[in-house]
Amino acid sequence: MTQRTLVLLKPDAVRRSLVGEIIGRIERKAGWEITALELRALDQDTLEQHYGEHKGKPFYEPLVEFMSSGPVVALVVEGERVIEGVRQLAGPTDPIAAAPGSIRGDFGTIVRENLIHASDSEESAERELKLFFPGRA
Ligand code: RTP
Ligand code: MG
Repeated sequence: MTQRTLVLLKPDAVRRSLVGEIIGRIERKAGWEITALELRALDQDTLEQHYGEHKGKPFYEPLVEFMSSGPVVALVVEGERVIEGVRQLAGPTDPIAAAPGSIRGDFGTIVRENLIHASDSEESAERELKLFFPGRA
């Protein structure tokens, strides 16, 4: 089942020069292809839409502040079961709970600064791809 997903390498990944390491893990998965890639700063409006499901939660404001603290790398990745697959590569939200071998498990310690976002379902992927790469959907 070929799918497309939106991946964001968060500002901590860019600041810590982990972009190549993380993209390398995605690139090495058989048959997956990066079809868009851009370093960009995210504006408030984009972040509000992207994280709308978390509005009102205690971590929402600091999350938006963190996500605007520096540029992110936005990617579109296509391939076999890529939505579930990138979530597996990333590991669970809390990097301390994430197994070594996963991106968050190998490089993170702080829940907020967990290096990577990846769409969590086909519906989220469709919405997020439209938001970040309008015209490509
Ligand atoms: P993401 O949306 O970024 O791919 O991560 P996720 O699905 O694993 O986690 P989610 O529950 O959607 O939360 C979005 C992001 O908010 C930050 N967060 N901070 N308690 C906290 O301080 C807290 N909880 C979540 C993380 O950056 C998380 O990835
Ligand atoms: Mg999420």
